[in-house]
Amino acid sequence: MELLQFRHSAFCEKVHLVLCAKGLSYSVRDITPGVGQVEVFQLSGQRQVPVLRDGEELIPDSTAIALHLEARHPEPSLLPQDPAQRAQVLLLEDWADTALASGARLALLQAAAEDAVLRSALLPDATPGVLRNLIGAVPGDLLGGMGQLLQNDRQSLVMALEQLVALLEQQPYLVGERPTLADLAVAAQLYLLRFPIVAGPQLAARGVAGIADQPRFESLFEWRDALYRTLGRRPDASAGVASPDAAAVPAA
Ligand SMILES: N[C@@H](CCC(=O)N[C@@H](CS)C(=O)NCC(=O)O)C(=O)O
Repeated sequence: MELLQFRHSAFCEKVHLVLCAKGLSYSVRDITPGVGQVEVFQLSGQRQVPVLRDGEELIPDSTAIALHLEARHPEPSLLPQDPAQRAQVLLLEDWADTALASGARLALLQAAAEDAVLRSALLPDATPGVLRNLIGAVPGDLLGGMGQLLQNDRQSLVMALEQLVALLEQQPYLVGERPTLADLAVAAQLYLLRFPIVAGPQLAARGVAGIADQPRFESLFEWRDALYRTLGRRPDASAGVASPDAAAVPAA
């Protein structure tokens, strides 16, 4: 299998987590935003990533990919058998992919507008150093200018993160006693708020000021990092096999 992805995309990260949870080996191809999407369109009939190539099949969309992998590789299952729990998982996954995704993306954009290092580190690895430095040096208010406009979104995001903290204080996973697609979808969006180790040394542990460094969210990011260790999500994307020594990986 091959995963066509953007580096630092939460939806692509979700697919990495599903592949890791299922212990599947795969390779990764980084697509350059813009120019690289022409090929994505030619291959899959739409321009977005992630796209998974599984043999002859090309599957776009992180949810479609997760359901495809669940059907092809049922164990370990990421969808509970119990119909009520299954419904909860799918509702939470949809919430993570929509409201949480939009809140996290906006918060990161705002943070990047104010943080030159973050801005330049988020550019595709292929971006030449000169351009990377140039973009890093552009004043944040020229890129952003969003300030007050984003206050409501930011407040909704913070409230949602508080609910996640409250929920995960009571139980190990969002639904039931084992990781499900809901946990993976939420963890994937948290990528944008505080980067995990797999984001690389420039970004790891950085993120959205006021969230990534906010003590009341620490337990949420610790939960996310523990989930990564449980799933065996490593910087080497092809090593998607959970191992018993996973706990030795240092936390972000
Ligand atoms: N619903 C899709 C969303 C995928 C998505 O938003 N992909 C973004 C990258 S994170 C993308 O390809 N953006 C480029 C574009 O829309 O042209 C999924 O779950 O995979």
